Amino acid sequence: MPSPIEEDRPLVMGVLNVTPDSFSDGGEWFQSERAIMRAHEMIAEGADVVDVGGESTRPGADPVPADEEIRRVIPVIEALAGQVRLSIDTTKPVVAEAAVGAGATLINDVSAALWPVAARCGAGWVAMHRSGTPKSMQRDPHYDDVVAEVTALLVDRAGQAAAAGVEEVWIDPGIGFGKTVEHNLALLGSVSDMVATGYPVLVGTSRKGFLGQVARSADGSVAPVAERLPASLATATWAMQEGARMVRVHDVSATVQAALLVGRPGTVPAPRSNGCSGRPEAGE
Ligand code: HH2
Repeated sequence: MPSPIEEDRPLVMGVLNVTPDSFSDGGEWFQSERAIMRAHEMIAEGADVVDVGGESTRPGADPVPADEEIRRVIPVIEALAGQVRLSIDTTKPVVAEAAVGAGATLINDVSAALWPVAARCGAGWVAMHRSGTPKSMQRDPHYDDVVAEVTALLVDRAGQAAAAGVEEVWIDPGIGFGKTVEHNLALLGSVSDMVATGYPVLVGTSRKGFLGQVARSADGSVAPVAERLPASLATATWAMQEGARMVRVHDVSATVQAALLVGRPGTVPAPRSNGCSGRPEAGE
């Protein structure tokens, strides 16, 4: 059980990429046993949610067929169910349903389109903004007003989800998804505007490319992934200070320390029973 102090802080979602090709940790946790071990480490470090993903969303990533994504994530979710709150990072309805059936209680949806699944299964839902697909999203992204456009889309989708009966709806600006460095910085600078919408806000900056471009290595070159912890922590702390209720990170222990210092009240949503009791029929 978390201590009273830990309950009184923003939440930390630990990233668990069961993939061979994720941008920062591809292949590290691809075997189920290694993924489960990593999840246990994150739980010990204080993760409130473990976000299990079987398909990389990095720019240029190849899509993964649903049956392969299910093969990657379901054994991990089944092994961890009941030990920590689990989210499924997917854009496929069939994968989301299978994951909820296996024990996930939150659907982390970078396409902001799966609210009907969340409604049907009684799961929480994260609506993340992205422009384009992983293959195309970094090809000259353009917005007239990135903050206004991202916020409007998220509020629209969140409203549709709430109207469909989803009780727990999060919004996420989708840092790095079809955005330039300037777009990402503008969105980070406007976290408090998103918080003002009334929906709980999730922010994921961890190890992302724009951090390497802004926070350079000592020799002035773009900081490689392995050198992005300070910038990841700085931006997560900023987001929490601005009112984000949850941050999505690879480095759980360091971020939990930051969250304890920020200390803004956040409630740990109780895992709920789900209405998806098993794997869906093929083709659904
Ligand atoms: N970022 C990534 C994946 N899922 N979900 C939400 N809600 N917010 C994010 O910012 C977000 C996300 C990308 O990071 P990662 O999972 O580490 O990489 P990859 O997509 O290459 O597996």
